[in-house]
Amino acid sequence: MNDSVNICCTYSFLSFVVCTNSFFFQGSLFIFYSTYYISQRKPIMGEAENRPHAILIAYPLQGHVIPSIHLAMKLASRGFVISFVNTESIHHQIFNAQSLKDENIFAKARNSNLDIRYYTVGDGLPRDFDRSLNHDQFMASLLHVFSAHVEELVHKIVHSSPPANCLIADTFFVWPSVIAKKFGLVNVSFWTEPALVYTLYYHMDLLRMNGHMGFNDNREDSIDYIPGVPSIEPEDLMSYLQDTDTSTVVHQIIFKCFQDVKAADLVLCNTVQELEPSIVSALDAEKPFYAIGPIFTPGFSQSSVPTSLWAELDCIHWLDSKPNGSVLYLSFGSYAHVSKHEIMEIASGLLLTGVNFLWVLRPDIVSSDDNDILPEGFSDESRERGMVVQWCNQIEVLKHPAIGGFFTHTGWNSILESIWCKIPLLCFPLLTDQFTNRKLVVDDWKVGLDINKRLKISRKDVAAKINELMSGKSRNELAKKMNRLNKTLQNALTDEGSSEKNLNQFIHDLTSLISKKCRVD
Ligand SMILES: *[C@@H]1O[C@H](CO)[C@@H](O)[C@H](O)[C@H]1NC(C)=O
Ligand SMILES: *[C@@H]1O[C@H](CO)[C@@H](O)[C@H](O)[C@H]1NC(C)=O
Ligand SMILES: CC(=O)N[C@H]1CO[C@H](CO)[C@@H](O)[C@@H]1O
Repeated sequence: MNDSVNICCTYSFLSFVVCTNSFFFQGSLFIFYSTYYISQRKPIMGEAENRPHAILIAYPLQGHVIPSIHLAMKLASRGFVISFVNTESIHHQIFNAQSLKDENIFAKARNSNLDIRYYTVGDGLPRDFDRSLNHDQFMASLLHVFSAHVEELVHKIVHSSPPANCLIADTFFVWPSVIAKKFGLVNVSFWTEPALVYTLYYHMDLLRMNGHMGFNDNREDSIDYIPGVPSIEPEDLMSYLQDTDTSTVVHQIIFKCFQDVKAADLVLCNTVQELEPSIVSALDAEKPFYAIGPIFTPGFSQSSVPTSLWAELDCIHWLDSKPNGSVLYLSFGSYAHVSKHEIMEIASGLLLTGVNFLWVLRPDIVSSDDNDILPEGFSDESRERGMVVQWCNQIEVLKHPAIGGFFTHTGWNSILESIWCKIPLLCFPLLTDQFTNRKLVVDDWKVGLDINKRLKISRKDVAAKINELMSGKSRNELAKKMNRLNKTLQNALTDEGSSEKNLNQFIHDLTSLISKKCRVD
């Protein structure tokens, strides 16, 4: 077996670490002390030799980086040593966006005695390559090239002190089982989306077998044979499962990574058990599946670790000038593109309403080579009541009492954050899991409305839905349901709550897998 495995039981708690990471200080030694960690809240793991040291590798997209960073903090505060890995590209985006002084984004966390070490790794493409504009090449690089870079880095980290004994990789990576096996690491998969989305991907073979996927004339009736899912319509499947051409690079990634995850030991999921009870238990029956969400900073406070890939503009002063609950917040997330026509209809719809709004429009929202997208005269006509920014701190915005609704692409992080702040949603799903998330928000939990995606988007429909969300009859009903959901999330994170218990169980199970591995080696 690999020699790195043999030392996995032989380290002491107090250790001196010398780490040569040329990304930080161009060849100079980066030296730090690994602090003896004293838990502030929870009893720490049993024997020292079972203390987990996890290599945590974030998928290089904003929506994945955020929960991965928060997961790192959560596990470190429970006594884990974490070696956190970002791609160089993500690192430089965060670094430049926030004008950081310290190359280690976890510098502040380390000051509060969390043992989080930070590494960067190449994704196979040059630093300045426009990954958003050349999405397929970016994905192809992650599919074919990235694992070689990861392997080299993991080889370095497993030999650090204490030696790494666990790999936590985003489920969308295609290589974790190979790397975990090679270095004798317990393999943990981290799923950043709802359990419903996971289980639909996980059971693609059933969808195919039943004719709901992969054909030119897919069946259009309800899908009622996925374990734990009473029923779902084909139009609520993730966009990649609805595509008739399933030969793209993203499809290859999805097919491969859901093959790979079958070899994982444990799966962590950023959902709440009470939100998706039957799905979580069906998945858990097959392989340990831990719902530990929502994975936020404690108390939903400002993160001490920078997570944003874009510079955040200050919108808070402007929000301060607006009455409580009067502002519609619009954001389409960090990843999806919107057509110019759709932007036009949304902008015109906004003008038809009298509603105050804060609109986040990324410079690359249509395409990174087309930045002039708003209709002529838009900013003049909405000067009194609207603000358009390139990016903002979404958590600060959603927490602000002036916000009364969220027009969203229906990304999972945005949904969890909005529920936490009790902001009703107007769902405008664009791709991937967002269609499936819409079903949860609108049909199952009834905490939001939607813009009908199947009909062509029209300014009239946009205006009607915005008015309904902000001041219509449904508002009370939505608020009632939102209160209940907020309680569910809240309760999950208390000491007796499901997410806290599941996290304890995960730590217990992981620790015993690690010690079993040590004994075998
Ligand atoms: C994942 O880890 C477990 C235990 O550490 C091991 O038994 C299993 O073979 C690993 N799976 C793969 C595919 O490496
Ligand atoms: C607006 O909301 C804040 C926070 O909930 C509250 O303190 C304040 O009194 C409210 N203002 C009005 C005018 O209701
Ligand atoms: C808006 C609101 O009341 N949200 C609450 C949801 O639950 C969290 C957890 O306790 C509270 O902190 C929020 O205030």
